[in-house]
Amino acid sequence: MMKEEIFEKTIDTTAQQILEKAAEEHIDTAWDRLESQEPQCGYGLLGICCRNCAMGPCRIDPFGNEPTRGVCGADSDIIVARNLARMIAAGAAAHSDHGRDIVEVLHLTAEGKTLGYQITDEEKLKRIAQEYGVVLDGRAKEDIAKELAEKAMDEFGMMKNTIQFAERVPDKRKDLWKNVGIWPRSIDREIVEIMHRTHIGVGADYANILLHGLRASLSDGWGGSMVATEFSDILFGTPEPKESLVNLGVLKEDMVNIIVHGHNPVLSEMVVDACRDSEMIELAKQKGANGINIAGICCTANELLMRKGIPIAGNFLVQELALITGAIEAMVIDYQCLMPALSSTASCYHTKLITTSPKAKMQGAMHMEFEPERAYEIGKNIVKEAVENFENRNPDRVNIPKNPVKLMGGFSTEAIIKALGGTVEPLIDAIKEGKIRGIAALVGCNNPKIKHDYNHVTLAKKLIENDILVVETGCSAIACGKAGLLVPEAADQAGEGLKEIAKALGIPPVLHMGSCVDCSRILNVAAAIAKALNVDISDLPVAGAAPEWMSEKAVSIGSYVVASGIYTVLGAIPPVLGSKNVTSLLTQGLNDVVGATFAVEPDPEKEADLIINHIEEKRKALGLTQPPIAAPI
Ligand code: BF8
Repeated sequence: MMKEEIFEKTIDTTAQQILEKAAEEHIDTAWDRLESQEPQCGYGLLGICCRNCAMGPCRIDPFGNEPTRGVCGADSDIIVARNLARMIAAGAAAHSDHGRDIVEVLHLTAEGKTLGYQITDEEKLKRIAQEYGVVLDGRAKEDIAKELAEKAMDEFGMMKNTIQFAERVPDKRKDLWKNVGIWPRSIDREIVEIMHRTHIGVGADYANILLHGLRASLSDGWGGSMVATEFSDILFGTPEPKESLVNLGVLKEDMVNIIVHGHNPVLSEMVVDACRDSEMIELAKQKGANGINIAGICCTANELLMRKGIPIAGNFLVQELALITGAIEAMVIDYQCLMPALSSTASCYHTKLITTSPKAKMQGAMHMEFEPERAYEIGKNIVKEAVENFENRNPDRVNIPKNPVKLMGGFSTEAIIKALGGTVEPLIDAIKEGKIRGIAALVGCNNPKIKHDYNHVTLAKKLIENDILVVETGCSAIACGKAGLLVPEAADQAGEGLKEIAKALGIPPVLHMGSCVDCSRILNVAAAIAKALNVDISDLPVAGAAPEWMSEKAVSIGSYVVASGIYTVLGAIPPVLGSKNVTSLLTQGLNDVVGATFAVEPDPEKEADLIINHIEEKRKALGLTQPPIAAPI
């Protein structure tokens, strides 16, 4: 592969270096496999193929010729809506099942049945317990945690038919959701109902199908994801700002390198603890290493950065490249965003690929099943496998990029409010004065169809230049971390107003708020600002963006962000263009329903313009007429 071709694939220089190695060693990556898929199926791209029953598969002619209907009579509107709703269901299920796993571990911990876990944030436990109506007086924290976990478990089924955290939204939004019929009743119920409604012969009204899709997404954002975030904070601690390093340069030539990859912190927290075990460090030295180096990929990385300051090797498209460095003794994976290709790539090196979840086994990988009851012991066994593998590393095949980049993570809602002096008021004042024009949430994945990290970074840079505070989660945060935007010094790249505020607070102009389930933290900030201003979330000068999205989880996130009243721009085109009606509902009609819409814009410069214009319009509607702070001449 020519160097120029590699530069076209990614702006991450450490990824470029390893892509060159991959080409030399004839190891394929997601970019090569995308090429071998091209041209991709036009029906699939437009969302107009259906295989929901065995009368099909059916597809609709995109040019209005026959066939205009599937065998059952479903037209392009119904097929596109059903397919999109099923994407939401899968995404909401992934986030929410992760949330359920956290609740289960909290419950077991409260019962004294786990080894290695504890209730770390007692203050938060009590705050959330009060929200759920748990009586605190004179009770042990374990007792409170047990009852709280049980109440949260009820929200997955239909015991309550309401979700506690949905109460956090302003009253206007609550009324809207109830009036429109999308108040989330339970986490699992809404997901199951999508599968029911999209079965052959059930929902045949595209708008009705999509409205329920929004409802299910709300059960993710204000339900499963928010539970995952808040209950993880109770177990592992609420994040506070921390410095660390990012990109493939965090790997160490003289140490055992362990990568933790996936999403759920219950396993990776134990692996981190086990890496610090003196017995394991001693073993590493016996094997000729100078110690054990642990780094993360994807949202596991974000979870560990937020709470423990663990360095990050990369985001979604870096997972294969990390293996190709030849320097990884073990890659330990839990679930979500794990490319099945990891197995064959790991087999080209000495790397042990270790699966830990019964939900995400992989052919060719070693399986060491994670059990909360023996969590620390299993964490240690995993680390031992890695350490003992160090002597199998072939130094001739190792290529570790240099110069990891500094970043700062840990901006939980609580940490942001603390940085502001205890209330959101200073942030609101800065918005009113026009120093901060508004807030944009950049979230979501990488997608090899888009130059890796380019859209995230280009968009974030233009937004901060225009005094828009950027908050981020997921692979977007990692992309901007690699580009040096997550440090306080990056305030120099911001407009005058944002620069002044960020410097005064000593914070970066782009705030890392965590993993993808932590998009719920962004919802909480938006709700808090709207309540303080006594307006709906849809009135705020805020916007969302998923510049390089690819996963069904991102579809669910985009949907709950829009359903919460926040305009959201997508950088990759979703498979909906096969239906003019669905496209127009998503990009225009939803404004009349939930006060926000989606937009699609693959060019990040234009994406920034859409967001800037939207924020300025919202400011005007709120009567915030102050112009931006001019740069000194
Ligand atoms: O949940 S941003 S590629 S890692 S789906 Fe996956 Fe997308 Fe990355 Fe985290 Ni989120």
